[in-house]
Amino acid sequence: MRVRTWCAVGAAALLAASACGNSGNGGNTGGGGKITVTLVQGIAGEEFYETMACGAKAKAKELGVELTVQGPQKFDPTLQTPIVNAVTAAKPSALLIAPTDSKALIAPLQQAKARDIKIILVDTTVEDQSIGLSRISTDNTQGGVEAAKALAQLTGDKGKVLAISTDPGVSTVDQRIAGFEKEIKANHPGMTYVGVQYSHNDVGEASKIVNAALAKNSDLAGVFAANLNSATGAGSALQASGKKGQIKMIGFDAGPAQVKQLQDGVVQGLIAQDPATIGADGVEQAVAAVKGQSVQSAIGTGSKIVTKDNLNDPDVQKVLYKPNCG
Ligand code: T6T
Repeated sequence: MRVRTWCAVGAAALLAASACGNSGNGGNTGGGGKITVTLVQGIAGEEFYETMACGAKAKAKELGVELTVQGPQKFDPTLQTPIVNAVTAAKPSALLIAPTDSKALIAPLQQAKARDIKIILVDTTVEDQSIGLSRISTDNTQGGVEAAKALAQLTGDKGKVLAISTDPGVSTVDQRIAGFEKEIKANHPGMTYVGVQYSHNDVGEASKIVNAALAKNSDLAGVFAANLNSATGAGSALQASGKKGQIKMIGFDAGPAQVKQLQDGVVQGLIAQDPATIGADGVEQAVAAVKGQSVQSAIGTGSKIVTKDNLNDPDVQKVLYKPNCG
């Protein structure tokens, strides 16, 4: 059994795909041949998706599956689409993918489906419900609700709160913001929601958003950052502003930078997902689909609120994100 990990991504990938990593075997081997699975991440090298790949690799090893992992250099459908097209050309038995846009990836995935490649959606989804034999992710809406409740508690249920997301059209963060807004508006009349702003998954942009909000709202009480890069940027702006701990923050995700910000008191709570389980369940469902066995159409993998107090708990430590599988 061999695990192939990284391929040069972008234009080169189209050329290199068949040579390098996209070991399509002409697909499907429900007939007992070597099952090949390709995982296309939302972005290459980011701790959430690297941890997902580690879970997928471990499950692939256990099930004797040949796994290839690829990802775009940015969380961007224009970079992810050529990768999907190369995978479709290589025709693995199954494709695990975190679509970077809920509309833009429909057509490329329809083409993969038409080539009888079994598709499993991990983390994010697309609007076309006919795509994805299984959809495996955190309950992101509930994660947003939990973030709002935690921020309300931290701010004494009053004051202005800001939300930062990546881009509209990314199913996960859209759901987190929707859950956050619903909870604030329904159950926290003392809080003033100043709206959501978009970081385009860029750390620097997230910092700029917080700096501008601080300049405009000297009475800002709290920030909700809906994913890893948004949180990293928002946190470093709060730290630089000298208002860390005074302005409360809840961030989604639990990469090394988020854990450091928690330990430094910049952020008071993290919503940790379980990306390794998303990856492992993805491979498991892909193999079941290829073998014609029953497949679970939806799997929720849960999340945890991580604070300074429970950071060292073993069940928290095991879901913290890692940059590699070492
Ligand atoms: O929050 C995760 C993931 O769930 C989301 O879909 C995109 O952003 C992350 O990868 C973190 O950067």
